[in-house]
Amino acid sequence: MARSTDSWDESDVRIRPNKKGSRPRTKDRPSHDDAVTGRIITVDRGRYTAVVAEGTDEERTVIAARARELRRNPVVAGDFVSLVGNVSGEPDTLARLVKIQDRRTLLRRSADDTDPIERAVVANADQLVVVVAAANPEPRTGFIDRALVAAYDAGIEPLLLITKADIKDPAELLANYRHLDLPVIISKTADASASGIDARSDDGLSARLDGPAVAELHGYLDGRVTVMLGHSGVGKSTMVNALTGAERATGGVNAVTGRGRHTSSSALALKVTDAPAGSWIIDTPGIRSFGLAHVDPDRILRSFPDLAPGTEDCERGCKHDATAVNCGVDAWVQAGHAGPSGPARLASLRRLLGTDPRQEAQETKELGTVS
Ligand SMILES: Nc1nc2c(ncn2[C@@H]2O[C@H](COP(=O)(O)OP(=O)(O)O)[C@@H](O)[C@H]2O)c(=O)[nH]1
Ligand SMILES: [Mg+2]
Ligand SMILES: [Zn+2]
Repeated sequence: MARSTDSWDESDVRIRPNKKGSRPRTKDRPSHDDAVTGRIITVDRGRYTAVVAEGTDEERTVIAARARELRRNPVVAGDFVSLVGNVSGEPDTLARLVKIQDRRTLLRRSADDTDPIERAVVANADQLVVVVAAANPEPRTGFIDRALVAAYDAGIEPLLLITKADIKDPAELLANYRHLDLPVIISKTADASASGIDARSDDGLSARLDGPAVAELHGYLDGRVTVMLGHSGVGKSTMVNALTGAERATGGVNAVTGRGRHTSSSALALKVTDAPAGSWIIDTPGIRSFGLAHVDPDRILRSFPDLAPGTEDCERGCKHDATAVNCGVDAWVQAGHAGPSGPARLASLRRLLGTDPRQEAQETKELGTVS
């Protein structure tokens, strides 16, 4: 490595205005007209890795720094950007990222429900795979519900992936989602005897996943950009490795805290193996919380299609929250229209509509306390 990344600073990437008519000939005078498009696959400490000329003989990986003008604009995995300067992708070269192209979708979150600052998670995803483990770490319906709201809000199709079914039967968890039009894939290790049936001892195990589940998920990925989202330790990277042939670090769950170690620190987009061009999967680091401060209550309600029809009988101005009187959704659920999981779903909706930040902790109460 000729130059440490720290030796670059923002002033290195300032864009000089292009004098009209004088096409820049040297690398010192880049012009936006010369820009090439790249797909951001990862972001690490101010360095943006982009794939340029995807699918052609010239396909290459280019490292770029963000132009000063963009320093307040987050660039995330999945973004399409315009690059100028040295876009050769040769070792030790650095291009300039001068534009974030229009986003088809943007998955966002806030740190918690009171934090007004939106954080971009990934751009241009078509699908969101919400990943939870049947156990170790314990699944949390609050997390699933939040991720579903964020997906619906962003216009991204959700899918539920339940891992570690070799450790625990996920039937109880699944009962909550049976009334949704939500594809569910259940995954486990190929060899139960090697999977750490002792749910506390899979630390360090590199799970070999069951073929049919991997194939089933693979079937959803053709030509699309899919993002994997879930707490640390649920098996995201293990699945991504199985789908891409990559060797993303995977890690165990701490037997004492039940939490995963943060084994992957930034989002990374990878090409899906044996899939048409444009099939990408984005592995993300485990996230602890998924605030929805940026989603308005109406949209939260629409993210519960099993409950939303109940609002037709509400009085005008009904907020459908825990303080609402004669809310039609109560009657809808009592009449059984939302199935046996209706009451639990309504409770989940009301927690999301509430604004008490303490509720997030409460709603992540572990499932399975009855078993
Ligand atoms: N028993 C079992 N362990 C799994 C399964 N999938 C992943 N693991 C293990 O769970 C741990 C965490 O996996 P990892 O992919 O790093 O999770 P991530 O943090 O979500 O990326 C690793 O030790 C994996 O080998 C599974 O289906 N069953
Ligand atoms: Mg990981
Ligand atoms: Zn109502």
